[in-house]
Amino acid sequence: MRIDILTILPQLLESPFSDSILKRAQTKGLVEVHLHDIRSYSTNKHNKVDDTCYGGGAGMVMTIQPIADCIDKLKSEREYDEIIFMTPDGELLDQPMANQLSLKKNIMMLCGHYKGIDERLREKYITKEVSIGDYVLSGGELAAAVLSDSIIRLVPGVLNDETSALTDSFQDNLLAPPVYTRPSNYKGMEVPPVLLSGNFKEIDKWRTEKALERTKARRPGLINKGEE
Ligand code: 6GU
Repeated sequence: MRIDILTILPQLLESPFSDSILKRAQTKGLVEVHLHDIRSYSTNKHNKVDDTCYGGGAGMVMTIQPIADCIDKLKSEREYDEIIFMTPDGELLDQPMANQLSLKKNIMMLCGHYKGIDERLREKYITKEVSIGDYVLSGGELAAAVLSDSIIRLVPGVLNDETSALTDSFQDNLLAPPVYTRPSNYKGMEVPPVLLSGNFKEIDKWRTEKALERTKARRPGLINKGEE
């Protein structure tokens, strides 16, 4: 899989991709992440990437030229399965969306800033718009990092057995059950005995019960989601 991220703040995205699982995915050759500085595509003598809004109003709008030139160049090099615009008015990211995107080969993500991008960019290039939640971030960069992480960890070979995605919260529309590790008694706080029993049938049953209990208490809307 290859992910190309278009941003005016490439430095902001460097560290999330330089550590842990996202780094390992790249060193293993399973995923390539390329950051593109939109500003470097500007033909304006001051490398401007934004301008005032037609019709008036506060806030700047990202101009067509640098973004269009960057996208055109990338599209001339390979076919993209999705060109995603990161925006708070996009479709809400959830696990099924991450699952679907993890099957793609080439994904482009465009990070918005200011009041947004010229609408004609959306019409001409964007195939999908994604939001990571109902709150406003200063730019799409952190959202692109979140979306990338959710996708990359699902690419076969990225996770080992210990971190397997199959037992994640949400993969079965349930939150994860509580987990414990040594010591079995911490200042009088005991680990549930069933987990120490060695009876894996009972342990599985306990985990399912706890997962259901927790989901009902915290996220009742998740239960039966997808069957609606
Ligand atoms: Cl994708 N971008 C911005 N700027 N804010 C957001 C978001 C995206 N998702 C939630 N809030």
